[in-house]
Amino acid sequence: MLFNTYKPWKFAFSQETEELENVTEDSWGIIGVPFDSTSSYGSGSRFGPTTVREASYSFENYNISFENEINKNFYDFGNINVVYGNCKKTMLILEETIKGLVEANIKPIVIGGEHSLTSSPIKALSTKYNIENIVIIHLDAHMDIIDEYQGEKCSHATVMKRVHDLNPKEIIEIGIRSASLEEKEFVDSQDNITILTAKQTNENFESIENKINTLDSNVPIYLSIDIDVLDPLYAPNVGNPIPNGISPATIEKITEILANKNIVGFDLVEVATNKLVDLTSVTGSKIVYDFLSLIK
Ligand SMILES: [Mn+2]
Repeated sequence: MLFNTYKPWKFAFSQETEELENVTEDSWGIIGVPFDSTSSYGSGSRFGPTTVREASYSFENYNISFENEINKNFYDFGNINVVYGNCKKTMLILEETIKGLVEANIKPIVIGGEHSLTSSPIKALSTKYNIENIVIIHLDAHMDIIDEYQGEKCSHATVMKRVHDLNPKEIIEIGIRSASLEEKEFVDSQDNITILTAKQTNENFESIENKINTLDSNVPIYLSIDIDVLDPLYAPNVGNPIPNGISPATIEKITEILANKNIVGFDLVEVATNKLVDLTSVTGSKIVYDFLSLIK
């Protein structure tokens, strides 16, 4: 069992073990982060790990879209013990927990929770992969790359700045349709950040596909999906909904392209509902389910 976790519910189709020494090498491990203490508008993403897992039981083990069965080689290690109100402490606990996975050759799938968590799995993965080689693909309505938000460095609104501070090879943001001038100027001043807007994603998907395909197949990629990248029509219960987003079909296409790449970690964040049978959690859960159906 991993230090500092507990198990409220397991993702459907996950393997039945809690002991790290029993898991198969090169498998995937789910960790939930029920934390939403810096949310600035819609709160409730602390319930995301529970509702996303609940929704997973509505899917079947054969994925007809991709004509294959879900990859059974994954485990659900439960949620970390978060420190409510303390972003930094919570993110340190997450980083230490994921280091345990990485040492056991298990790739992390983190279910949020607010977006602040993304820098922790990337830090943990940088103990195995050189951070200067890691590419981050970030699907979001927001750039999340401001240095401080309300005077805080650890926040859902600053997470990609914290990731950029680690000096990764490249950050590719897809589906963007909201930013501050400070963020826009920062991004323009850097040569390792690419912004692909929602408009561009919807009107010229080929340019997105081409950009992803410039990445060599062995480059380690970390994928972070904020569910608010979707149009609020598909995912209404999020922390900061922004109209004119992308569709689940577009995420499906991006996941298919990425499945041929070297994904070393993945997170799905900002599902903010405490209801069962909820559209946002079903849509979020389907993204994880499709990922697990396609990934090796
Ligand atoms: Mn967002």
